[in-house]
Amino acid sequence: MTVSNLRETLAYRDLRDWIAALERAGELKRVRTEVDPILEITEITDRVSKAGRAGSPLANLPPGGPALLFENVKGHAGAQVLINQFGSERRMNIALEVESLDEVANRIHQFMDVKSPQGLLEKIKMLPMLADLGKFFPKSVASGPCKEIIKRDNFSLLDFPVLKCWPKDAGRFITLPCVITRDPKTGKRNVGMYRMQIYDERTAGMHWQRQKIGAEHYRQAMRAAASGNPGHSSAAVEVMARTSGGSMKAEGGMPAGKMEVAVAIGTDPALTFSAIVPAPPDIEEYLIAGFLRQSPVELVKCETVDLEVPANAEIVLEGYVKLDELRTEGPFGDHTGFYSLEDDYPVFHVTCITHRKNPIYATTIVGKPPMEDGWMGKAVERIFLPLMRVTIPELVDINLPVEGIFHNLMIVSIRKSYPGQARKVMNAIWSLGQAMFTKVIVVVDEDVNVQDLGEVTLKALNHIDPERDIQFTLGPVDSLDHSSRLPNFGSKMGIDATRKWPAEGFTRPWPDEILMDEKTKALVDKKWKELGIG
Ligand SMILES: Cc1cc2nc3c(=O)[nH]c(=O)nc-3n(C[C@H](O)[C@H](O)[C@H](O)COP(=O)(O)O)c2cc1C
Ligand SMILES: [Mn+2]
Repeated sequence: MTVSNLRETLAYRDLRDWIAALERAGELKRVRTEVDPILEITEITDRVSKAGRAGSPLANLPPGGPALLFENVKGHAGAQVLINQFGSERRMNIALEVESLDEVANRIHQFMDVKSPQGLLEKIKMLPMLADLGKFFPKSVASGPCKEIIKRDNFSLLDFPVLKCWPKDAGRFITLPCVITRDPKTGKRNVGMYRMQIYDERTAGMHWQRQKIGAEHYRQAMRAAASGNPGHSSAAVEVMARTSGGSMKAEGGMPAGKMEVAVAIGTDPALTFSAIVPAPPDIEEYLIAGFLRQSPVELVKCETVDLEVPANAEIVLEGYVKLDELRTEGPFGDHTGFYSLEDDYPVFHVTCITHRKNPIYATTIVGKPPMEDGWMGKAVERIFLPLMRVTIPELVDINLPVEGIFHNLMIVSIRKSYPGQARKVMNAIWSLGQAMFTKVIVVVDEDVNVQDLGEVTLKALNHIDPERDIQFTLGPVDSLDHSSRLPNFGSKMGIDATRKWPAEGFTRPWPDEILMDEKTKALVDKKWKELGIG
């Protein structure tokens, strides 16, 4: 069955429409046996995530196994938990309604490829594309399913079947939340996925790392709050705002005040996916989701805060973070395969919860790869390649192996045309949005298939003189890096594994790669059966 056959409407209306599509595709397993959200769902899901690998007891299943819908969750009668919805290449394709992720990349490419039309015919040819553009912008609607139940009091975060994922986790964590904030200055909205540790009925941690847009909005809110306070000089306000955010306490004290935040859990897949996409800060994720689903995201106003949320969400949490309050968050078993250690983060205070009747709680687990997030990361890799080529036109292909957990290892192939170009490419990557976190970059020539780790190992290591070909640099590193000299700051390494040129000072002869000639290959092809080898 092809992906287009699975589609009933053009875009998935909501999580339920998407679950139905997964079921039609044979990609969903309903689990009716009682399971505990404390650790047990993780153990089950972890086994499923490792399916299809050599040595896995589920080696006969396709990689990533099925999505799981737990319908009998201990302590939460009637609740349902969806997990592993994005956990395979096929499900990622179905989520974005494509046969292959290259289709999304090609659509982006088409939009970037626009040149000024020459003559009427070319103008007419552009019309469908312009009409398409109109579909991407979010649309305000008066109400939606997320308002079926509105709880202004008498609500509790503990009502939801939130997982405790790993034994040493500090508690239960909401792991797949779309966190919505607004830039106090520009009014632009952001949707980012930042995990939330549940502290009690009405508060949770807000784990936006300091380089993320939620944290930047928080700093903007501090600027706004402090600049109205005569006790703070404008210079002091700047120091305070710049040094704070994410896990970092402001130097010079934090101003009183709050910033409104809303959280949507369980939306249509394009929207959930858009929350993890490392898009430039000025592009609203609502627009990205509209582009991906080719239909506008419908938004409704919150009840108690001035923010808009997806009308189709299963669960919406409304509330605020205080500008002068941080609390210990973590430890949490993270996608590095290790626990991320405890640190201070802002606290989310819930003011209202709205949800659908019998809401389906969507979640994920992270841990030792491969996990569900690995497939989401691979989708980002494919979709971003054409965008990376805007600033790095020589880029041929890129591979972020899942065990490299996205920020540790990036392998890129380039079409090299001038001396030192591999180092130029490394620096370009280290200055490109969240790719700044990349700890190790390996640059190879275009003849190396970066998706074949065996070939990369063979050629890259043959081609380097380590002392000559390694470039070290210092800069921001991922908050999850536990080995860097300081939190968020450390070193990175680039390996220039391209063939070295005389123009780069390499004057020794470069040997040819061993390849059999076509004539002999054809001869053996013809004889192969007769040889009786198999
Ligand atoms: C399952 C999952 C959990 C994540 N948890 C966090 C998190 O707790 N904190 C964080 O800063 N980023 C987290 N991320 C990564 C961000 O969602 C990602 O960097 C995103 O691009 C941030 O959006 P922004 O650029 O709008 O801030 C997570 C990603 C995934 C897939
Ligand atoms: Mn963003």
